[in-house]
Amino acid sequence: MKGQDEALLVIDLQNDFMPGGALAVARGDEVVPVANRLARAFEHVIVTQDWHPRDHISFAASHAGKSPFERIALPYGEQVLWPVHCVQGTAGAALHEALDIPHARLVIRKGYRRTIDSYSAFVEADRKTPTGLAGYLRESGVKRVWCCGLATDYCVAWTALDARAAGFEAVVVEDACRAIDLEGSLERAWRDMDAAGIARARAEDALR
Ligand code: VGL
Ligand code: ZN
Repeated sequence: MKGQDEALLVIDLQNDFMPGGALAVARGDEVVPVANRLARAFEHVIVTQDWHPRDHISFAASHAGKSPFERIALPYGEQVLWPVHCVQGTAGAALHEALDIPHARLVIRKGYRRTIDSYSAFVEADRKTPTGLAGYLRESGVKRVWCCGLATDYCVAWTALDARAAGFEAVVVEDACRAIDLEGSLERAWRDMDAAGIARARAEDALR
């Protein structure tokens, strides 16, 4: 069992990221049982949900003439445009029904401001608006965060990178993640995570 100074972040295991969902991640559903197993080894588990208003700026549908997976320039930088996904309160935004982590302490929602996306569970896409997670973890005495979920190259990577930037040790549980992999994004994400000193583990490493 992991102690008080370790927390598991279970990232965006929501219906819209599952096969058949609005922004499906290939084999994303395979992560759910692994996350359930991992979570049993942690006293401290935090779950995240991507949680957008219906007219969110990251949706292609919010920009006339734009299609999903195009990129646009926003005041805070480049934004990939996504299909409408994880709209607040919808079935697509709900956690996968097989996710079984009754002892999760905190559910942190992100991307709820219309004009700012947030892949990271720590800092929004403007790179300055904090979600409050770093303060929560610090006050809880957490030193190391283990990350799993969807998608490796977006929300998992940005969360792990921001965890490091906030001074936490970070580990990504590779076999408890799946990627979107848009135009080399997965390779880039691993390169950035390696450079930032983020460790990679397998679920079995966390469980022993
Ligand atoms: C995500 C794209 C858009 C993710 C969320 O959870 O990785 N990706 N919104
Ligand atoms: Zn999103």
